[in-house]
Amino acid sequence: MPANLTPEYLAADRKFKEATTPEAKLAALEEMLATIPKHKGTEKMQADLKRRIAKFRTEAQRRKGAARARPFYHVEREGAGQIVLVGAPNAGKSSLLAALTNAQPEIAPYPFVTRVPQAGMAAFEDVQIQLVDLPPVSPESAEGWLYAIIRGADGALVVADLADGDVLASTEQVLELLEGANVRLVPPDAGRAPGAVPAVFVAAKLDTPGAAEALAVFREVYGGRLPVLPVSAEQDVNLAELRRTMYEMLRLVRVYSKKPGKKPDLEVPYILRRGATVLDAAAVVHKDFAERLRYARLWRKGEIEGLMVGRDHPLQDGDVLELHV
Ligand SMILES: Nc1nc2c(ncn2[C@@H]2O[C@H](COP(=O)(O)OP(=O)(O)O)[C@@H](O)[C@H]2O)c(=O)[nH]1
Ligand SMILES: [Mg+2]
Repeated sequence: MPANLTPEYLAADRKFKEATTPEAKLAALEEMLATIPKHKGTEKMQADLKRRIAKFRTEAQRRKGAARARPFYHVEREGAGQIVLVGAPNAGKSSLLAALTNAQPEIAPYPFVTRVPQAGMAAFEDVQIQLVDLPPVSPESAEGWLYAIIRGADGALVVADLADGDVLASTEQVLELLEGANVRLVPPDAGRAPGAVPAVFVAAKLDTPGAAEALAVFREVYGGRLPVLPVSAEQDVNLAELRRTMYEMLRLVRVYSKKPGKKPDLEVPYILRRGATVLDAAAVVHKDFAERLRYARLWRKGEIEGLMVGRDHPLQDGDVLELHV
């Protein structure tokens, strides 16, 4: 990135990354073009912005016709995986998006504030996970696209409101609506059944009076279905654990690469599915490496120091690999 980008430009760039509809992406791109410093060093960026504006204009126009008939939202995947916030109106979903990412959703003490999906990136250590805030699951929000997004996600945080005197009834209704829409929630450690969405209950607003008692009752009733993680978005309770839970839901491994004779590059991990092998890692490091790979050396903290391994060797989170082609 060339220097001298203005705060206005960077804010618009952030808006672009968080936008989930072509209309919002287009607006952000137009703002980026308006605020980018106009000099020789940014000419390529300006041209690129114009090209992308043209693309999103046609896309937005194309959707206008379709949108009148039936609104549909699709949230483009970014980062290591997509996790959705699901729950009754007012449960605290948008507050969690705001607490875990740099997105700035509207938060209010009344229901149905969130009408369209909004995404942000939540970091767990060196991994970026996309978190998507959604309109509430309720009998009033019968949009098919809402459930389509949940079914297509890599994981779901089912937010239950500990400040809601009727939290059991609200949760029951959410679960019934999800089931009716063919959303099948499974505990994250249940293995990857096709069509099932790994999920946990996030018991929100732990800081409110009576929350501890409500949590005990909630655990009693629902603890057998999915893991329950109590949090407070407002008081930052258990949010670090929630980030880790999100990462674990995705069932990934991080692998770092190392060139022979050099120190490992620990800046940016390669992200693979759990169960991936040395060969899978080679394929993501370089497209030719999978074919040309002869062997690899493996470092695993406190365990393995430069062990020579073959293509089928399974990888673990945090492994360092030196690929020999
Ligand atoms: N005390 C407390 N209030 C919260 C917390 N999280 C959300 N709220 C409040 O609950 C209301 C609904 O929150 P919001 O995030 O908009 O819920 P959503 O409708 O599920 O997106 C707002 O008044 C928030 O300020 C929390 O951790 N503690
Ligand atoms: Mg909301």
